[in-house]
Order: sequence, then structure tokens, then C-alpha cells
Amino acid sequence: MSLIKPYSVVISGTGLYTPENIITNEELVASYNSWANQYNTKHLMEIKNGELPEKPLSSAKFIVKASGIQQRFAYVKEGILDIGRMRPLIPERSEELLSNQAEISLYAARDAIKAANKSAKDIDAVIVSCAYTQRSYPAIAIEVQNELGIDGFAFDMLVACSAATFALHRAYEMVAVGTARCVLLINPELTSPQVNYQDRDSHFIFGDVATATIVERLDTCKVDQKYEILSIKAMTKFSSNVRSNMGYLSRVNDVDPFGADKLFHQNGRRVFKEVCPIAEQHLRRHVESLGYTIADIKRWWLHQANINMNQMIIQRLLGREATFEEAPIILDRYANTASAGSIIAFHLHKNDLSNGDLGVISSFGAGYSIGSLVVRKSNS
Ligand code: CO8
Repeated sequence: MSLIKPYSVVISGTGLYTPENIITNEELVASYNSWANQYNTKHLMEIKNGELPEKPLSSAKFIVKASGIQQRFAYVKEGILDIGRMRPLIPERSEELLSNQAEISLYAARDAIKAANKSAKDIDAVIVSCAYTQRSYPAIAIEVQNELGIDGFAFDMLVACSAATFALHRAYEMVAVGTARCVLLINPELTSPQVNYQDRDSHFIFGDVATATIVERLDTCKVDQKYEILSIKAMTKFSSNVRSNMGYLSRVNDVDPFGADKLFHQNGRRVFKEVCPIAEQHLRRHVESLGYTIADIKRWWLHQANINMNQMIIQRLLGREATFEEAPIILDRYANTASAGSIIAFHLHKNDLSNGDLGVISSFGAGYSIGSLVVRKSNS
């Protein structure tokens, strides 16, 4: 039993940073295939003798059919398509300069603060939440807090695909109980440094982006269009089917700190099969626990990893195919942006809802982790 009377909590603004550089499927496949052909020629004898497997070729047609992804954005494009490098070229910055993740966080954060009609003095806490942070400490969130001149406190948190929804949950709790009036949370998803561009099965999956959200008390909100958070729900279930072994122990393990297992790798087919039913059940239970039916939900801002996954989950929930308006897709342009996908969908496809309309923001993926929020549009 809670002794604290909770405040009503709203999302009052969102922000989006989209990098200038686009990489199309065709460009990515041409680069990968050149690299694979070069590798196969170089290792012809070992491949013939069965000592090494041949590198199979990739295809843009396969990528669209299997994932729905047409292109992705890259924070730095230079180096990714160069078959002598196949990773972005991001020079190290001196300690006096802004870090890369703080830089992209600030673009999205300023956008969200403006949308919510807030200023630095209104904000009590900053959360940076994403799949990776570029250093362990000091927190990227504290760097962002300093740049924006925000008082209070800031911290980083990592929950892979569910980093954004789980951070929204923490922000909701802080505002509801009154430990913060207004929270800025940011998802600087700089994924390209962790993509294995020499792996045909995953070279196409990810894109870079940053999103930001302002969560505050209803009674301090200064904008007409807001989304009241009615309920939050999370679940996790351990699985190594989506994994990166990059970590600070590589140095003492005496292993290659940049080996293939230190980059993103997955058993995509198993993730698909296992996560879809868990996500569907989670979302159904969440909505029904509030006394609503699935049909009461006007919009589903779902995790954006794979179009077929979203279609299967929504088909199971609704018992029919969803329209674009009911479950918007942004992964065709942005690809999988780790935790930011559902927030991009929310940012781009929320303004047309009417007063009182219900929606669900949800993530599902690595961990496994599933996070959801049921929100209600309020125009006043
Ligand atoms: N080109 C041509 N053929 C290919 C390619 C390619 N690029 N890749 C695979 N194939 C082949 C396979 O080898 C296979 O051939 P065969 O039938 O002869 O064995 C055939 O195509 C079919 O392969 P799959 O069965 O693997 O194909 P799927 O239809 O399952 O599609 C996907 C593969 C797209 C990976 C799909 O399984 C998927 O999307 N699964 C869900 C994945 C998911 O949601 N993962 C979670 C992502 S993690 C996350 O969101 C955040 C993590 C943290 C961030 C990390 C940042 C770097």
C-alpha cells in the first residue's frame, strides 16, 4: 500500500535527432559483397579444403523482405562502406570536448525541451538510457546536465532494446511520487560502432539516432497536447540470443577486445519466435489489467526491429491486420535504432490523436526485455 498520494504524470514533449548521412541497402550490400568476394578469393584454397567457410553474399531484396528496412542513418558514414575498414571513422575527442553521445543527446534534448515549453530551471533530473554508453564514467547524463545548465541529478542506464521504455518508467515513478517535478530522458542510440559490417546476417539491421522525452507533473504542464501516463509495466527473461560481450573484462581476459562476439550478434530467427508471443501476452495483460479491451487502443507505438515481427504481434492482438495509423512503422527509414524506435514512432505519429484517445508505447527485444506504457491523449 502506497502512503504517498501520486501526482498525475504526462509526457509533454519529445525530440528527435536524425543524422544527415543515409546508407541505402544497395550501398551496404555492394560494400559487403565486395568484401566477401575479396575474402573468398584470398582464402580460396582453405575454403576448397573445407578449412574455412565461404562468406555468403548479401541481397537488398532479402533485407527488405526479411526486415522491412530500406535504409538507415549513420552518425558518421566515412569508413563503414570502405572494405578495408568496415566501421565508422570516429576520431577520439580530447577530454575537454563534448563527447559524441552528449553531442547527439543535446540535439534531441533541446528539441524536446522546446516542444514541452520548458527551460533548464524546470528540470530536476536527466536520464541517458540506451544500449551502450561510450564510457563508464562520468555519466553522459551528467555531461548533458552540465551543458544544459540543469540543477538536480543525472544518471545513465542500459537496458538494450528497452532502455527508452524502462527509463520512461523510472521518470514516471520519480514524478508520480514527487522526487522530481520534471525529468528529461534521452536515448542517444549510436549503434553503428557495434555493428559487424562483415556479418551478412546482421550488417543491415541498425541505424543511429537520438530521441528525448520530457516527463512532468500534469499541474506544471504548459502545452495543450500532452499524453497522460496511465500505467507502466515491465518484464525481463534472461536469454543470450541477442548479445554483445564487449566489456571492461576483455583487458584481463587476454582476448581480442574487438572480436566478433564483442559486437552485436544474435540468433534472429529464435528471437523472432520467442519474443513475439511474450510481447503479445505482455501487452494484452497490461491493457486488460486497466479494464480496457485491445479494441480501445487507438495507436500502438511498437518497438521497431522488424516489420514482420510488428505485424505478427499486432495481428495476434487485434485478430486482424493493423492499418499504418494504428501501428505506425518507421523502421523502413530508420532501421532498428535499439531502444529509440518506439519513441521515434511516437514523436512522428502522435499529433493527430483526439482528446481521450488511448495509446501504447512498447519495446521488446534483447534481455529479453519488454516495457510498455498506456497513455491517454489530453488536449486542453
Ligand atoms: N542476404 C541474403 N540472404 C540472407 C541474409 C542476407 N543479408 N541474411 C541471411 N540470409 C539467408 C540465411 O542464411 C537463410 O538462408 P538458408 O535458408 O539457406 O539457411 C535465409 O536467408 C533466411 O534467414 P533467416 O531465417 O535468418 O531469416 P529471417 O527471415 O529470420 O530474417 C532477421 C532474419 C531479419 C534477423 C529476423 O530473424 C529478425 O529480425 N528477427 C528478430 C530480431 C530482433 O528483433 N532482434 C532484436 C534486435 S536487438 C535490439 O533491438 C537492440 C539490441 C541492442 C542494440 C545493438 C546495437 C548494435
